[in-house]
Amino acid sequence: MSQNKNINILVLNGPNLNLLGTRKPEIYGTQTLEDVVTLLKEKAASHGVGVTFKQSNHEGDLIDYIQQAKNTIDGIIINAGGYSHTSIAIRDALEAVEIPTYEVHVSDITKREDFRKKSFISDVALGMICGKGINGYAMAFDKLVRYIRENTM
Ligand code: DHK
Repeated sequence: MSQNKNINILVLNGPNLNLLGTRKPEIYGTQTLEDVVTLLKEKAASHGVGVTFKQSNHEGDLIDYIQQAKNTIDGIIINAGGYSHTSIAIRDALEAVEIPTYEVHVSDITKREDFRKKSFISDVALGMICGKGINGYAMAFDKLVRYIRENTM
């Protein structure tokens, strides 16, 4: 198995994740989205893969980014924020592009309000990591790159 094919990962963050670090730090912690970018750039360099970051507060933008990923992106890490619990359209976009996807939530959505316990993303994702703070993105990155190397190369 070659380690040399260029792998490109898209890290997609949805609404209000631009406020990480200042928004309810008792739930989401004090680390920022810029810290996520720094962490995952280091992670990407250690794996020898490429990484691209997008954040939007708008559902349609997120769907556009997912559709545009077809044929250029090998894996997606998505934290769709509140849209995780409402958006069949984002779920359908992920299903349509058939790109291996990991779902991340900074907080532990299994231990919060009932409306956060259901995620429409989960059934089209390889797995979900929640409640690990921003380190959850790094954990998902490792799992996703390993999956891509073992299954698609
Ligand atoms: C982020 C949000 O914005 C919430 O709407 C989700 C998720 C949880 C997170 O924990 O990262 O319910």
